[in-house]
Amino acid sequence: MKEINFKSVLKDLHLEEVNPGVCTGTEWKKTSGKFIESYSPSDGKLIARVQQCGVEDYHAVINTAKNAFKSWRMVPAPKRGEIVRQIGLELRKYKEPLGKLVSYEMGKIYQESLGEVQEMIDICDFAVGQSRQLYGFTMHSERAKHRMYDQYHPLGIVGVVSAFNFPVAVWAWNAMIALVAGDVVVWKPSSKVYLCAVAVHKIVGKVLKENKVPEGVLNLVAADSKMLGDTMFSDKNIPLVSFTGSTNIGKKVGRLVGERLGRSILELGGNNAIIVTPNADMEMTLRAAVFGAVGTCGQRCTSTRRIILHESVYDEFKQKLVAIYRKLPIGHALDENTLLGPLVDKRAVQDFQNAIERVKQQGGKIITGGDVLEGAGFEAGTFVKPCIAEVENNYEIVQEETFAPLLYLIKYNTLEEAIQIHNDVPQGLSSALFSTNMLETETFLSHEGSDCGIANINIGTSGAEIGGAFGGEKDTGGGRESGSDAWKAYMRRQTNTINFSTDLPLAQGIEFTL
Ligand code: UN1
Repeated sequence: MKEINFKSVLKDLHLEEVNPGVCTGTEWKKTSGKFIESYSPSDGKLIARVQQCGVEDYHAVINTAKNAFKSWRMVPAPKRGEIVRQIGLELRKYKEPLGKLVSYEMGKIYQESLGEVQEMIDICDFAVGQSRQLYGFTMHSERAKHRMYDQYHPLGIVGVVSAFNFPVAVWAWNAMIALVAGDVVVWKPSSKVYLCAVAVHKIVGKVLKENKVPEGVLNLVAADSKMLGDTMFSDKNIPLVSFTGSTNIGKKVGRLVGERLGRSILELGGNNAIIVTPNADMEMTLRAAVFGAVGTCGQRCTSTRRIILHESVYDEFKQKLVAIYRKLPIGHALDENTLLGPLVDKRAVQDFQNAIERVKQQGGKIITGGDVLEGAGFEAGTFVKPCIAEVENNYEIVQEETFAPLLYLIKYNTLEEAIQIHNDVPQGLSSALFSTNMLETETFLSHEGSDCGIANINIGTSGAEIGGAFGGEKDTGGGRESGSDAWKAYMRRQTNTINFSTDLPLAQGIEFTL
């Protein structure tokens, strides 16, 4: 790989060696928090520093955001959409440098990073259209000369807490919808990828300034959850918290937000599976399985964790899959030949190894991979050989989400059994079945089929388009964000009844004569 000059990428993104981690959209704030260094998981080099947000800084941002909401909510929605349209144009200009930063700071390969920035652009386009469609229903009243309808009003401050694995897109598909809904946003990004968040705010800040959008509409508070998490989740100033992260932390978020009767959108862990029937196209299924399992080094919440194979195709699939795994090019995320980049940090490597140990202890058989790579090109200590293991679905470790390229193979006999195995995990995010037989595919999508928020036919578990509502059931948390009518969660609904008669009839026919 030719040496990359990352200084020029930082310059293109207007990043400095030391960057403030607090922004109110149009202004960067001096902060009181600790300095955090960001290292690339690909080569272990220091990229730049960010000064974190302190608790006082946070409260100041919330005050600014509260004020901004008062005027932002009065801007007509299509005019708010116009700002989002310009943000989409600006993101198009920065797709390459921002993609490079996502890749270098987080570790996903460049192609996937470009895809992530594309998701931001796509959600901008979606939100622009949505800004003219914040519609409610009208209902017929039971009373003469009365009219009833639903309308949606802006909600207030939306707190977006995002995970390291999608350092820019998750914010975008919350923030762009929130923006057209008339809300203001306070973003707390993962402390592993602060620079991406700073870069995004530099890009959008220009648009906000040019359009004289008030200070406090899009805010950044770079602070780690230990420091700011509880304060933010318990903060009554934030009517909606959209949280992406682990089920464990998500339960705490749900509890803290719920205690104050706030709302939350929770996007938590997945344990996504592909069912491969005897009627599957083998080559297509293999490609989907590999992308699903090793894409983003197994660190998507939609990553494929389990392949449930019919016994008649099990051996052939296993052999072909292992052959592909052994040849996968592993390396620096920005090297265009790489298909498998590093894990995000050494702790993730440790978690991967611990999980493999537990697979073995619980009776599983490792059939390839699992080693940590050393030597030239792998000095950062974050590169692993992707692992495939043969297991039973009921092993404790298989029931958990391991955020790494660890793929389980499980055998089935009847479709009923496959679906039963498929659903028999605590999580319910994404799922897929590969088959050209309509009886199988429709059964999988029926009420007795997949219990996940996303169910695909002949498409892998990861890589959902932004046009659909994204999220899952059970331990995945039940939230929905991004497309379809997910925008409704970002607004408050009001039912209006208008009497245009000269009488005052009561509902339910109640007589009440004075
Ligand atoms: C996540 O991993 O948190 O469907 C989100 C996908 C992406 C989003 C993943 N569009 O894989």
